[in-house]
Amino acid sequence: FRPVADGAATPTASHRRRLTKVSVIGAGNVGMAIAQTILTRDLADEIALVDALPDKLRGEMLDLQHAAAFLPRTRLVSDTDIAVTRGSDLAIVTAGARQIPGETRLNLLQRNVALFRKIVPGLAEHSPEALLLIVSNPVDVLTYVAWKLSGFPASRVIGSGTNLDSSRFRFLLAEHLDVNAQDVQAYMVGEHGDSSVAVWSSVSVAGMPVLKSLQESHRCFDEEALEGIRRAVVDSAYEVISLKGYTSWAIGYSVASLVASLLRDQRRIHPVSVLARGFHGIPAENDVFLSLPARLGRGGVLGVAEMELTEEEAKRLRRSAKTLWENCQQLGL
Ligand code: 6V0
Repeated sequence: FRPVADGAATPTASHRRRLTKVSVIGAGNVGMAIAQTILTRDLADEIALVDALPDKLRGEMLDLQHAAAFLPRTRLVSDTDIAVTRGSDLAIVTAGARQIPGETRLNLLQRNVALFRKIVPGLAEHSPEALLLIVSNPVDVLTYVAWKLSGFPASRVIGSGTNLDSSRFRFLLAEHLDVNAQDVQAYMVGEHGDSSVAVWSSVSVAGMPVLKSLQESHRCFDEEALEGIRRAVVDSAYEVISLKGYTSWAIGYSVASLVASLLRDQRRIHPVSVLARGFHGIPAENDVFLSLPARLGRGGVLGVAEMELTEEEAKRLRRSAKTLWENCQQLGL
């Protein structure tokens, strides 16, 4: 190319747009599903990938770079050194040790805490203004760990939490009601996984509460049936893992939806893991992270919705909080 007759275009400061950088730590199944969804949704100008395995990391980066002709222009960089994340607006942590057969959850947690000690301080040092989004499991406890190790305010440390569980819940309800999952408003809160709480009292379709009419029209919608659906949501993750070995696509879309709300300042409400002390009777001295519907924007967690829970739902949430807090305390951070 040759410059036009009166000289080359040199962008002035006002022409220059601030570029958005997202880092993904852990280029495994989940990290790469997230990276590719961010790419296709055009949510970042630069994506930095970090993994401990240099060949796999370079292979993943090249494979994505080779799709450049079909995608919005995005700079892709990768390195085993966390310094490649410098200047990130958002850092997503998916690195995690896998459970060894027979290993206790607590032992796995200790190994992941050791891994976070290697990752999080470096992330915080290179991107002191970034938002941190934790995906590695157990996500609620590791979000607490990331908060402690980063020294960031809690508003900038978020766990992907039950955003995925809620999407599975909406899918199952939508199938049952024969409607579009996007029209189903339904939240799962609390712990991501086994003790998650389905907030039946607030389930609605197109703004209309559905639980009462379901219970009136189908006598089978008793407590047991509702618990069966909640259990099906929890078990659906295990089913995918037992069938294909890991989960990736749904978590990829789920995290990309969080990235869009955060970086594009959408102020959408997502059930994500946040510092929950003082909500729904959780003791003010328990620095526990668990999922509650939170309003997300460029500053991170802009607020937490004070949703109405039945006494039973609140009790389950507090039980979840107690178990999670006991786990956090054992870490001695
Ligand atoms: P994976 O495919 O084993 O990927 C993990 C990656 O982390 C591997 O590529 C490792 O090489 C890498 N890694 C290990 N140590 C380091 C390190 N020190 N620095 C950088 N990278 C490192 O696992 P997968 O991608 O399937 O899962 C990743 C994590 O996400 C696990 O903890 C899952 O349990 C968790 N998930 C969380 C979900 C959620 O809803 N929060 C959903 C799905 C999976």
